[in-house]
Amino acid sequence: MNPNQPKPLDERVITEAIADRYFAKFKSCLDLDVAIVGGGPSGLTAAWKLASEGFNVGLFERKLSLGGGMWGGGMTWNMVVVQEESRHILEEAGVPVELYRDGYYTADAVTCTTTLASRACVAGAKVFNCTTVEDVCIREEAGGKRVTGLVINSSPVEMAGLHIDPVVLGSKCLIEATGHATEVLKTLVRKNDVRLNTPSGGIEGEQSMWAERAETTTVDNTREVFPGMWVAGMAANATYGSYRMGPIFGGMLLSGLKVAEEIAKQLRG
Ligand code: 48F
Repeated sequence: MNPNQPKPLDERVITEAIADRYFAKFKSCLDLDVAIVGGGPSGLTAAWKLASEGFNVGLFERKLSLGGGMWGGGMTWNMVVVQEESRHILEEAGVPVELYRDGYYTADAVTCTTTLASRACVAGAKVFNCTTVEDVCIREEAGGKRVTGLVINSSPVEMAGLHIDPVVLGSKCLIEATGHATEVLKTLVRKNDVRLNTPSGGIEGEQSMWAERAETTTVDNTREVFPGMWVAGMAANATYGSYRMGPIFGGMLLSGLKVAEEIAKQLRG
């Protein structure tokens, strides 16, 4: 018998391969360096950069597809705008960027989304799509409470409203990158008697459109908002009470870069 002859396909082996490989990936995330909630532009940039530095990174996205609000540009016109300060991130990722005029650059939204997603995956971030983060894990430490992990469930379980318990993964750092909704941080605040690193100690809430201000503050507001938990992207502005910016994405990319750099510094001690 020719050993190179392909064997007949056995569906059970296909099933076994998927289960073995999936759970090997899952178990390698029991103790993450960094858990990222949300696969929009800020989360993807952070995942790409942190995984490239060799950290054990898990990215959790509720939807089947990564990309968040980047696919559709503005109002489904699938082009995005970035500024001079951030275009190097797209260029480094391999996205063609075109000068429009005076410091305004454009890029194809689908190319941006697919390229950033690919960068994150190929760099080694372990992506769990169709997975909803419904809570965090919290512990008392000498200096007070700290977020030590995340509580996840299958998105179809959430969508069907099934009463099925979630499971838990540990993380040294958790990045809240869920965009305008700031979902995970809201849960932390609602369930626990905690004070955030914000002026009021709570979530300040997002303000209306002011692109110039919002683009700068998104990056300034990218910080550790609670021990073990960071905010990035639009969630950073919603947390610290700044403005929205619409379909200009430079701030999202720079925020992802900043959170990655600051977490890398903290983890390296
Ligand atoms: O909203 P999103 O793209 O976040 P971002 O990185 O970028 C914001 C921009 O797209 C745009 C903007 C820029 O001008 O204002 O809105 O801040 O992506 C957030 C992702 O998080 C997922 C959600 O499906 C989306 O893909 N997400 C939200 N809540 C959860 C979640 C959750 N609880 N668990 C898992 N994923």
